Amino acid sequence: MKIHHALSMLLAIVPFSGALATPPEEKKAGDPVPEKAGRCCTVLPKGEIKNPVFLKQDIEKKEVEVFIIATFDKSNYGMNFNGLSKSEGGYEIPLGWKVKVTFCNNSDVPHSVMVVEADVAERKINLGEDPYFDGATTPKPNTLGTTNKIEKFEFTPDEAGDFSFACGFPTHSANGHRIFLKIKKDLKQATFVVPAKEKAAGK
Ligand SMILES: [Cu+2]
Repeated sequence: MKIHHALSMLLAIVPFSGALATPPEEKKAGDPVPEKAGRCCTVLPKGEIKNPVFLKQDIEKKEVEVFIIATFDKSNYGMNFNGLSKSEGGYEIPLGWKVKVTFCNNSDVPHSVMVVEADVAERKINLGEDPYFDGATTPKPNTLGTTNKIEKFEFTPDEAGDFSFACGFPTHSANGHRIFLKIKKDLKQATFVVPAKEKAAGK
């Protein structure tokens, strides 16, 4: 009895499998557009493409790995890191921790990332070549924005305060291509801070 049932199920499936061989339907306007991590998705911790993880940490070693993707989505004309711009979100990291950055530019437009003071990131048109902390930048951030390329660097902030991960390509940071980097004395662990309301609204 069970075998017969399985057989009839199989026969029922056959006509449909034929349909699978025909070309896929044309995309209609209004079809959902897949959430984009795009070409840079390989730099994110595996298996987290739909719900990306932008931070990994080792509390005992006092180390944090941050994953910063330029043009993660289309917000702010692509001038965003991990979908955030204008310092509406960013990282909070305990003072004295080592910060390991993996940067990837998902766009054909040149972008870079460097650490500068928050008010400099907001106002200055050209951030220059020198980051606030030694080593805290992609190579030649103001002239050689990278395209579709992975860059890694690390630094250890020796000062608490309000800083930014800012795009060093001229005009970008002042136009919002920056997220905050708060180095805090009494913090127990690092966090990636996303503005809760806007994300919940499906911004
Ligand atoms: Cu940029």
